[in-house]
Amino acid sequence: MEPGDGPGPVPEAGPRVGPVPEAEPRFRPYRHPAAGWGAAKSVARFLVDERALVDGPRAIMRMNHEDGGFDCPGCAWPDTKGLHLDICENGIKHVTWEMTRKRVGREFFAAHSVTELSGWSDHDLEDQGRLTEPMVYDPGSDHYVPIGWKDAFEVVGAALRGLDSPDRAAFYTSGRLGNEATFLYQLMARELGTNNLPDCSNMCHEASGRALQASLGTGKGTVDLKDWESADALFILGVNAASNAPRMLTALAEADRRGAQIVHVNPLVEAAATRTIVPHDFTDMALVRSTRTSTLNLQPRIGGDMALLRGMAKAVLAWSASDPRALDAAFIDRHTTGFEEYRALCEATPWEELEHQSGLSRTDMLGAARVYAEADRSIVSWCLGLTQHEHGVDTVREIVNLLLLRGNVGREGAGPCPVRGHSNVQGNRTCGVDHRPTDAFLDRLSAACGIDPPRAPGMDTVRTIRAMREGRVKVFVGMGGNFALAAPDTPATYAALRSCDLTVQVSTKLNRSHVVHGRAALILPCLGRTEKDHQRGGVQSTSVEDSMSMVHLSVGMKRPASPYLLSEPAIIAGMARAALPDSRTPWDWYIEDYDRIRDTMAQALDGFEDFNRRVRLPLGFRLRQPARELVFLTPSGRAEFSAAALPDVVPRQGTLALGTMRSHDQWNTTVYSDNDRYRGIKNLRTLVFMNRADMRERGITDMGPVDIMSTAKDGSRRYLNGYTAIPYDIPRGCAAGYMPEMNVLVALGDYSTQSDQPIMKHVNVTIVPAAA
Ligand SMILES: Nc1nc2c(c(=O)[nH]1)N[C@H]1C(S)=C(S)[C@@H](COP(=O)(O)OP(=O)(O)OC[C@H]3O[C@@H](n4cnc5c(=O)[nH]c(N)nc54)[C@H](O)[C@@H]3O)O[C@H]1N2
Ligand SMILES: Nc1nc2c(c(=O)[nH]1)N[C@H]1C(S)=C(S)[C@@H](COP(=O)(O)OP(=O)(O)OC[C@H]3O[C@@H](n4cnc5c(=O)[nH]c(N)nc54)[C@H](O)[C@@H]3O)O[C@H]1N2
Ligand SMILES: [Mo]
Repeated sequence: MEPGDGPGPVPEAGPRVGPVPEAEPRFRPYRHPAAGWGAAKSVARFLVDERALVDGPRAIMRMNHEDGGFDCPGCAWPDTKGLHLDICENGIKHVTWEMTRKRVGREFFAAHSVTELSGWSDHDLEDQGRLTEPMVYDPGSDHYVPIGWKDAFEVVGAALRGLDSPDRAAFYTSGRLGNEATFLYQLMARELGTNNLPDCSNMCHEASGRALQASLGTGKGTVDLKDWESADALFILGVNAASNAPRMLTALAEADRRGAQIVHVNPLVEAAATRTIVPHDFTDMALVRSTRTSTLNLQPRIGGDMALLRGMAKAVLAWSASDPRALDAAFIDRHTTGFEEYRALCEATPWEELEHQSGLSRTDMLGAARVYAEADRSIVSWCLGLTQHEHGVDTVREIVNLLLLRGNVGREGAGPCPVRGHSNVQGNRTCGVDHRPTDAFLDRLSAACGIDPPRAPGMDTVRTIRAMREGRVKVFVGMGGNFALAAPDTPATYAALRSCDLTVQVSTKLNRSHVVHGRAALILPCLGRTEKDHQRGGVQSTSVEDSMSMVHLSVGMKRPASPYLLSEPAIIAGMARAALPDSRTPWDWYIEDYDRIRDTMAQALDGFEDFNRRVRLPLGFRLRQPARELVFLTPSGRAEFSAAALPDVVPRQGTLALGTMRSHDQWNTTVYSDNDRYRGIKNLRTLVFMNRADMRERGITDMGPVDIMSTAKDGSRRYLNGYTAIPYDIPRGCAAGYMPEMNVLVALGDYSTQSDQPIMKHVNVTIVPAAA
């Protein structure tokens, strides 16, 4: 596309995602510390807007407590022991969003047809408030109309019973489902006869799981918060912590105070890579005293992390020739395999190539390597900036390679630490949401539950979308989340959902996945995590697992948003009973008292022995982490170095690598406002951050309008027109903008061949001044 070529064909004209801004767009670089009073002010404004002034603070005081309270649904960062105010701006926004007093009931659906609602912004859909009763789509009137729970379950049951194969159904989960509901959900799918359990992890940390499994024989990180407190060096790669894991700021500030080194690796210098005012430190708040949260910032090109990591390893290996302490030879010898091959590969990779691929100078790489080599204990932490790439698995394995060189696995203050997304996404996997279950898992499930689970792998997110489009999946059940908007290639995903015979969405709020639906469609409203879950056996609690493998109970305390809501476990049991009339699983009995589900989980799941007792310990319990004990469940029984070739990540002449990411004021597909405070943006989401030199070269003015075209692996093109270019401190050849809007640019076929994750952080784009 050249300037003047004119805009490309616009796909289905998408309504806006965010609210209509109150004023003109503005960009003014942010120069204050993260969190602190800016966050406090934003929270106060948000509570007022949501009219939750009375309930909000009270709920927040109950959040993340060791003695009861509910788990913050905001993110998966663990709770600090005994700290009763370890809360953050975004967690508060997230909880308040669920606790809103607004309701969307039958009158609302009677007043607005689905066609009309399709034209509303995503913000406006969610902003109607909490769903209150089950609704079914009526094609005659194009409205959702009320339906009783029993009839709703029968609609699902009849559709599932009528399929010629259980593999014609897919069961999606978004990572906030509690462990007990997760267990029942996968049990239902497997008793039905399918492993089609796509989940948000397929778009998120699939690469981390596969890499850690291959290298260390575990799908999870090995460190906990205590390790964060004793590390000498912290490496933070590809995460926007101040917005997406704000409680990490506390750990970073504390690390700086004790003199630890903190290295941030990100094409953008995010707010967490500067200073913070620790949110719950009242003295700091009062004195506006900020703490440093970074000692070194490196800005690689998008996708350049693997080259940087290899450069660091190369330096450490070179230093070891004169200083044997640079390596932990005893550890390498006793616990690893593949070292010699890896060493040879590092030595054979020239610095020029590492510089070219990382976009960093040799001096920068040596600087980071020096920090690493001088630290006794190092933690490397990462999020989507590393995983949503073609070579995400190789990159995460390269992290492990680097850690292994100095024995930074299996001891205090050291190890790999993926920062998970949804608050219980890790627990979902642990409890069986996995389209590729192991035989060992299925054997135990079969013994504990008396079912004969299918052995063939099921479909992940991308494959499910394809199968729906091709008519191979006809029933789609979404347990939470917003599949329509979160998945790649928006028009393709819409077409997929629309070609289903039935779509079922279990949700708390109205969203795009309700208005983009199958021929038949149900909205099943459920309790949120903040709400009391009354069953026959009394008030129930559910368990969740955080990013660092701690499993603990979460108890809702609010009156449910409507008397007609059911809990997620109850909804699953209702669907299962209807779909499996001959089931011997005691679905209703389970729902009366979730302790019974936990007793079965204790038999079926590795590490859950004595579940009911241990989960009631004040902080819950930590799942066994073999790699932490230097037990590596890999084929060799050792930690395995990998020796993958460096990928070529340098954009071709004229093209840019575009990363799609979240703003500060959004939670995945839930967009609270059009502001992105830490990046200095107000009233604008349809933007693209660019290097000024790249803009000049293309004749793009500051804040000028641009058209964006992506080119997929198969050569197909996708377009977003009329975006605003923001001159930003980002390496040349790189660009960034917001999800979910930019999912229009991510081709369904462009997923990683290593992880099957859609490539959401490295979209190949051309950007030109907008056609007049
Ligand atoms: N408030 C809030 N909290 C959240 C969420 C939310 O939407 N809102 N979402 C939750 C979920 S599900 C998840 S998975 C996590 C997501 O947490 P993040 O991973 O922080 O999410 P993104 O906004 O996608 O940000 C990706 C970061 O990676 C950087 N990046 C992009 N490409 C590269 C690269 O090639 N290399 C490196 N080193 N960095 C790169 C971007 O500049 C950005 O800082 O947060 C969770 N927490
Ligand atoms: N381009 C691009 N796309 C991305 C990403 C990216 O970085 N770039 N990130 C990907 C990632 S990491 C993820 S995790 C996915 C997120 O994908 P999803 O998890 O599918 O999406 P969410 O926006 O988190 O889902 C929000 C909806 O969840 C429902 N909900 C909220 N609370 C509850 C609850 O307690 N129970 C139930 N049943 N429903 C509830 C509400 O109805 C709300 O509308 O998006 C992915 N998509
Ligand atoms: Mo995620």
